Amino acid sequence: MGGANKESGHRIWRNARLATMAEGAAGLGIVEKGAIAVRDRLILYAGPEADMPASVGQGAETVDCSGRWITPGLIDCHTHLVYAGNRANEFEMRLAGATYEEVARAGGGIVSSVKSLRAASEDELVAQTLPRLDALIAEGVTAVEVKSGYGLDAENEKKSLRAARHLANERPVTVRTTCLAAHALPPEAKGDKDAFIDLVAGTILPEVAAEKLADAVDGFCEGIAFSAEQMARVFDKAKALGLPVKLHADQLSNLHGAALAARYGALSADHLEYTDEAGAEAMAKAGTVATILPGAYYFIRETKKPPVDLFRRHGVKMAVATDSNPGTSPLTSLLLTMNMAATLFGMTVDECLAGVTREAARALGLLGQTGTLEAGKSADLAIWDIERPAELVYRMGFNPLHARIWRGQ
Ligand code: DI6
Ligand code: FE
Repeated sequence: MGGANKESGHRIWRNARLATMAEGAAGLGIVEKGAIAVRDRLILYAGPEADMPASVGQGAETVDCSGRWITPGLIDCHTHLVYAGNRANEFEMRLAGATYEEVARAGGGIVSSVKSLRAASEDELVAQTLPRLDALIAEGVTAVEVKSGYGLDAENEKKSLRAARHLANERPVTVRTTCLAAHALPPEAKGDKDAFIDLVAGTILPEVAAEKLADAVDGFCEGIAFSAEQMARVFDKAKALGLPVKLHADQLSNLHGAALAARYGALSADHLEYTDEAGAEAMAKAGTVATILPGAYYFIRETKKPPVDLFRRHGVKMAVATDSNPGTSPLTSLLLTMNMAATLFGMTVDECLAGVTREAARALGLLGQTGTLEAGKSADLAIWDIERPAELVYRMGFNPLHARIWRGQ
């Protein structure tokens, strides 16, 4: 590798089959006999090898892909990756018959993760999170969103977000952080949801914004969490602070969270099992991405499926993500997540692959930088030992990743 006359960071991956996922291309944007040229961390060219201008290849190091497939690096656009301990005990309670809501009302659930997180230092959080991040990376993930939401006070929300930012210093991966302070009511709030929302909007969000710890603001709009009206107060503050919003919406019931998210021009509304047609329409109009989270649906044995057909009919873009969290989706495989989205919800192979690349990038506001194989984007690639893209969705518990490239390296 890298002869003396080769410019560093200037490479061509040739003899490859590409799924460019480019917007507007048919299906996966497939290019047989494709090549990708990269310089200075950016894609210079992605397309048919025969059409590559000679100028982009001059002096580049060449890698022969032997006909392997290249997709954009995968993007997990919804995770709660930073947490301490786990909730295997609650899993056992649920196996014995308790529901997620019953476990939550009995003082378990999110609040038990809050106790564990508050007791952990930032370094301990990073150390406990890295194995989960490594599992994602091992399957070709090049960008991941990480939410707070187990701190639930200014100090611990900021600690979580710092730990999340810190992950990017430890591993070659893009990290986007989201402040999910409006996730649950902490014990010290003594049941006063409105007062806690005042704390989120009046103190936590301004402090998080002042330290630039979050790229977006999220909330949990649900009977066991916060009402649409309470979430609106959080979103008003987020807007005032210049932060984009997203929402855990309509997961366990229809509080019209999807419509609320759309009203605030949210990047995404996530879960959406109980979303109705008006919600889907509003999302389509606002360009709000529907983030489909089959891991949580599977793990809590939900029976109401997200209305994928409605989203298709109204042209709502769909992302697919792990929702990796200790309570409802202890899942750290985007490949398995795609299989679940296809098997449980009837999403097509093309929809699943777009969901973990282009649409996931859109859900993070990163589509200008990554998520497709196109000139000018970050050289974030996954190279696979497969014969056809459907294998990435079809297999369960098998990882055909050959190589992962993040920003050209
Ligand atoms: N919905 C979920 O599925 C997770 N958070 C949320 O708002 C659950 C998080 C947890 O139980 O720890
Ligand atoms: Fe979530």
